Amino acid sequence: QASPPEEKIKTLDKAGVLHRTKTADKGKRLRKKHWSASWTVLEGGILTFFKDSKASAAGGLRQPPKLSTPEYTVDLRGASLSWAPKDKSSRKNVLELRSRDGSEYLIQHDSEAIISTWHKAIGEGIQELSAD
Ligand code: I3P
Repeated sequence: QASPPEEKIKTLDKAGVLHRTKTADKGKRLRKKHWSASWTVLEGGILTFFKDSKASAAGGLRQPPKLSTPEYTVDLRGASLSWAPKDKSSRKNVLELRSRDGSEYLIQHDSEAIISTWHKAIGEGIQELSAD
């Protein structure tokens, strides 16, 4: 039995650790890139980058994981996603995400397989929202 679309869109699409950096803030290009590895969640048409995962990893197994706070949340409605041109980064497998409000993010993973699943999932998230 198929679930109604409003329920479907609320399901967790994807989560994992990615390298990311913000390159523009509401149309204003940022001068420096600060790559960090962070827990990233795609859910309900929103992509959330949490704070650097090194902080939570430092606690080790004897400490319960700290509840990390979101650092950036990107509304995928009206956003666009593409492979970043070579001049944007020396890294491999880099995606560029532009939000409707003119913010830009680079998203990267050394594994082509992993970045491809994110490419697909974020792309589908954008598609789903443009259908409404
Ligand atoms: C930057 C840093 C970034 C790099 C950027 C450098 O130097 O090495 O990782 O981006 O290249 O400027 P710094 O640490 O001194 O800020 P990539 O890893 O994406 O290539 P860029 O100047 O070509 O943007």
